Amino acid sequence: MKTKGTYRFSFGPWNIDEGADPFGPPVRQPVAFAKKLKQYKKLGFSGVQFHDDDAVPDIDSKSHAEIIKEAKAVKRMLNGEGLVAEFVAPRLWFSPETIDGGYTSNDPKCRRYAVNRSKVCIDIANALGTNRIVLWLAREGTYIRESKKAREAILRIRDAINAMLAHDRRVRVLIEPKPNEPVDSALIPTIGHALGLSYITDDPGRVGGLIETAHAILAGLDPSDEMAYALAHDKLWSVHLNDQGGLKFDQDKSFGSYNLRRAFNQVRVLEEYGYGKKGEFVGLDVKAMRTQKQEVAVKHLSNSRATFLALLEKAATLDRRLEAQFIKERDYEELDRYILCHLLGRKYR
Ligand code: GLO
Ligand code: MG
Repeated sequence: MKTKGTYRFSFGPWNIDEGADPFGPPVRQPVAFAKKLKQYKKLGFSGVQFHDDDAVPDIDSKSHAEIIKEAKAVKRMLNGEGLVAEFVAPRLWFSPETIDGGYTSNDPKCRRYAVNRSKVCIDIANALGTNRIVLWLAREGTYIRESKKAREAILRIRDAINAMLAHDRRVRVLIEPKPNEPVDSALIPTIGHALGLSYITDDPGRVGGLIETAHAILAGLDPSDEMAYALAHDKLWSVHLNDQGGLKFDQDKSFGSYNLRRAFNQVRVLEEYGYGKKGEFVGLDVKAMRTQKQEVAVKHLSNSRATFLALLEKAATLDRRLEAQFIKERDYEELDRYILCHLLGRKYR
C-alpha cells in the first residue's frame, strides 16, 4: 500500500500493567521491564516511550553518575532488542515535592525540584539516544481556582521550559495537554494552549506538542481537529492514540474501540500531512481492560496497531476524485454516505 506518511509505532512500559484501578487492587502479575522489551518487536513496535524512572527506578535516591550509568545500560538493552527510545517524560506527579504541582507549585523549593528533575530527565534522554522530552503536565493546575495565580503559573511553566531549552541546545520539548485528571482544572488543557505557550518560550522552534485522543475528547474537542491544528503549525511531534467514551475518567481504550469514524479521521489527517516523514512515531497510550487475563494482556497494543493500519488503508484508498466532486457540488450528504460505505466496506451506489 502506497502511503504519504511513514509509520513506526511506539508505546511505554506502563501500557503493560497490572490492572489496578482506584477501586481495586492489581489483578495481574507485574511483568519485568526486560520481558516487556522482548514483546515490542513481536507486537509490531519499534519505539519505546519512557518516564525518567521507567529507565532509572528510584531516581531521587541516586547520584547523577549512577543515573547516567543505569540509563546507558538501558540503552544497551534497547540496542540488543533493535529498539529505539522515542522520548523520556519526567514523572513529576509521584513525589512528595509535587503534591501541589511541579513547575507551578506555590513552594519555591518544590519548583526547584521539578526543574532540576527535568534537567536530569534530559540527561537520561541523551543517554538513551533521544532528544525528545514529553511534558504531561499532570498536576500543573488546581483543585480550586483561588489556590494559584493562573497567569503567574503559566509563566512559571514557560520559565521551566526555558530552563530545559538552555540546559541542552538540542532538546525538543513536546507538551501533552490534558484538561483534567488528576487535577480538577489543568492550566494547559488543549493543544491550542500548548502551542500558544511554545511561542512565548525562548526557542519556539524546539517546543511542540503530543496529542492524545482521549485528552482531546475529555476537553470536548475532536481529536483529528486538534491534530490538524498542531500540524498546521508543524508542531505535532508525537501522538497518543487511544479511545474514550465521552466525558468520564481517562479510559485509554484501544484505538478505534468506541468510535471508528473518529479514529479514521485521525488517521486520515495524519496521512494527508505525510506524518512520520520527519521521524515522528505513532504512539499508542492504551490500557488493557482490567478483566483481561495475564497471558493476553498485550492484545490492546497489537489490536490498536492493527486498527490503525486498517484505517490507514481506508484513508489511502479513499476515492479522492469522488470526494472532490461532492465537495465541489457541496453535496455533503452524499459525501457522508460515501464515507460510511467506504468504512463499512460496502460497494458505493
Ligand atoms: C495520562 C497520560 C500519560 C502520559 C505519560 C507520558 O493521562 O496520557 O499516560 O502520556 O505519562 O508522559
Ligand atoms: Mg498520554
